Amino acid sequence: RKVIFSGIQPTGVPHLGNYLGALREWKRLQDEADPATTDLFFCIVDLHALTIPRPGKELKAARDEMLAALLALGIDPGKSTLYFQSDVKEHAELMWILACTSSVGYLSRMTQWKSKLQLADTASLTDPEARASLKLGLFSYPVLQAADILLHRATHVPVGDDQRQHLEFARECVTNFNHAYCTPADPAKGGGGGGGGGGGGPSRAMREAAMVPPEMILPSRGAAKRIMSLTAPDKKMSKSDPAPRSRILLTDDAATIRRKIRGAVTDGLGPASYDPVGRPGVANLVHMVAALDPRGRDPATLMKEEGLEGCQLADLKEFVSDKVSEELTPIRERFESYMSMPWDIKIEIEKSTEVAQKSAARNMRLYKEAMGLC
Ligand code: AQP
Repeated sequence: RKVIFSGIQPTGVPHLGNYLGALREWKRLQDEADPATTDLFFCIVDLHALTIPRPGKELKAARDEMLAALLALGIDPGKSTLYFQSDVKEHAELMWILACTSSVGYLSRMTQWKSKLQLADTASLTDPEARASLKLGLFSYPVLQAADILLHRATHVPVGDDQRQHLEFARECVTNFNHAYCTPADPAKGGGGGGGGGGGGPSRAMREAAMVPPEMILPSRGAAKRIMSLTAPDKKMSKSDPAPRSRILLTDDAATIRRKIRGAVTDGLGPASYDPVGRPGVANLVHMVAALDPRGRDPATLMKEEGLEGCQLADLKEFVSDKVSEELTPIRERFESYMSMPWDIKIEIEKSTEVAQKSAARNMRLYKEAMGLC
């Protein structure tokens, strides 16, 4: 079977980058999936959100907001298994198992925790004190992410381009796990093999537990792969950027969207042209409309055909504001109605959570059998 898994942190209302790079793809995959051959798991990864600690009340509100946003953009718990990570205890359990075969050297080369550390603390990474204060959770974040993916034996993971390194790491975890627990021991070397494989071929338990390396699914529209910050077009748009003007939220109204886009950093190089290297701020705006274009035109063609090539940057910004508002207005309206429901929004995913719990329990049993833990 095809198993699609992806997650998002409840660290704030999703922004246009999350939407174009990941969430819209989730919805597309859900709508195109044949239930006879495909399972979809979409997870609000609240354990990951603990890497940047904040008061419980705030996290609770952020979890509700994320759930409302996903429902509002059309993730349907009747079609996709939508749940909170902390409701399925096996995520943390599998993380420990994978951590035991993960190398610190590999994790040290991951770039995302380094940039997160710089956001949380401006101290230089070369400063030994700053390094010593690095939290284990942030450092080992990719191991939990690998556990999320491998817990449901995902074959495909739709994510933005920023997650490429983490997905490679998940594939590395598969190799390590299979080598340690699903490969029969070589009597000559005395290594490998759990679950009573002995000499000969792999045992039944080993064969059933063997993990399959997941494939990454990048957004179908190239322009959506990495939407950049409106205030610093060399950085990706991010929920945790301290500047609220740097991102467009799925819940921003038309006036807010226009204000943020009007204030977007571009350049003083004259009328609009598409040059991602020389004019990253302008290209970022063009990428947004190209990613939203119903005709799927590439950025350069879209600029020519819409008369944007050579127009004033102010006019380009008006055009982009209109297109972004058009897309986000219905999502914002549905989000508001979910947020004003008189009952706990979690009721919407009660059944879906049970499906995730059952899948996790079933797969953990396979892994544990191969490891000799049951
Ligand atoms: N700027 C982006 N452009 C395209 N895709 C993006 N994604 C994130 N930013 C962009 C994709 O969104 C999904 C969910 O991301 P996440 O919340 O789990 O973590 P993140 O990648 O760290 O996203 P943020 O917005 O930067 O959150 P914070 O600031 O809380 O860490 C992923 O598939 C990601 O590729």
